[in-house]
Amino acid sequence: MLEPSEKIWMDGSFVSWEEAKVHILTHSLHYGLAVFEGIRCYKGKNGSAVFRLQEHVQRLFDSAHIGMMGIPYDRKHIADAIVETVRVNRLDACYIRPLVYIGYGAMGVHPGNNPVRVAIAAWKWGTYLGEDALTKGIRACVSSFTRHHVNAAMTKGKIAGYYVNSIMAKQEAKAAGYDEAILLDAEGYVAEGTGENVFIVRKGKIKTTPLTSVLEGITRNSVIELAKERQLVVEEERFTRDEMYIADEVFVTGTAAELTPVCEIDRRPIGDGMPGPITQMLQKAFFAVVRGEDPAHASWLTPV
Ligand code: PPE
Repeated sequence: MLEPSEKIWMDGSFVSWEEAKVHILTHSLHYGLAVFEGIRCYKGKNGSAVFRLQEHVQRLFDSAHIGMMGIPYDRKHIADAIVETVRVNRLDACYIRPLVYIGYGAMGVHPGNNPVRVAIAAWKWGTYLGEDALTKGIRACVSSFTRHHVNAAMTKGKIAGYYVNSIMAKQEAKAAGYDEAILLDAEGYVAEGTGENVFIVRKGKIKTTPLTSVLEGITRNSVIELAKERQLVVEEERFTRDEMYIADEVFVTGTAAELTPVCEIDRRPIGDGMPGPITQMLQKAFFAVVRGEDPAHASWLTPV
């Protein structure tokens, strides 16, 4: 259950958590065209800071551009509002959810001149994939649902309606006793988790899926950089489900999931069934960055 904070930014001003409401005929609620971000703010060595704020704001605007939604604020205004939302709620570590949606006006698929509305909420959000997920790893299955075909959904956009596919896969996985689902693309290659990008490690080499039919993850990008700085080879190349089975290590990345080891896929242990050394090293490096303990990546943090 979500832990309420105090205030939510809606269309330029703060309203109380309880008053942050919309009309039931809000266009996005019916047809699914809304775009959003998931951002984390971490408490670190030098106080609280938002991780890769500019990149998240840019992706929000890119998503809106793909969805042909004109955000009635500029990037700086939204970035400032995000930081202000953390500040007014007096949260030292939290998850931040900006949402751009089509408001009340005409009904019918065509959004016409309905207003484009913006909200920013922040709340405390702990480990995404279960209590021990970060230390012990998770159990995943390959989903019976296929990830979006590139001309049915444009996954460079973080678009609300696309998440129906994730919800289906997640429900199926949870009902079968798994922590997460990994979806294959329309050609049968590994695409992504319901809310994460996927990495495999084999014989010391790292592979992650190319960006064709997956979200361009900001955590994915951060982890690739951290790996390359450590002289690890990272290839953005398609791979199959059996390549995951025989990998030495598998992990997933995402703002909510952070860097989570995957220890079992479709009842096959990955490696020795424990988080592997490269996974652990990258996870450590990632948390050092977000907590402000790695001066080389201070520019990825925006102080609150
Ligand atoms: N793929 C998908 C489909 C996805 O939703 C996310 C983020 C990622 C990859 C990783 O992207 P990034 O956060 O930039 O590293 N998923 C968000 C929503 C999770 C949710 O349940 O809500 C997130 O992690 O914030």
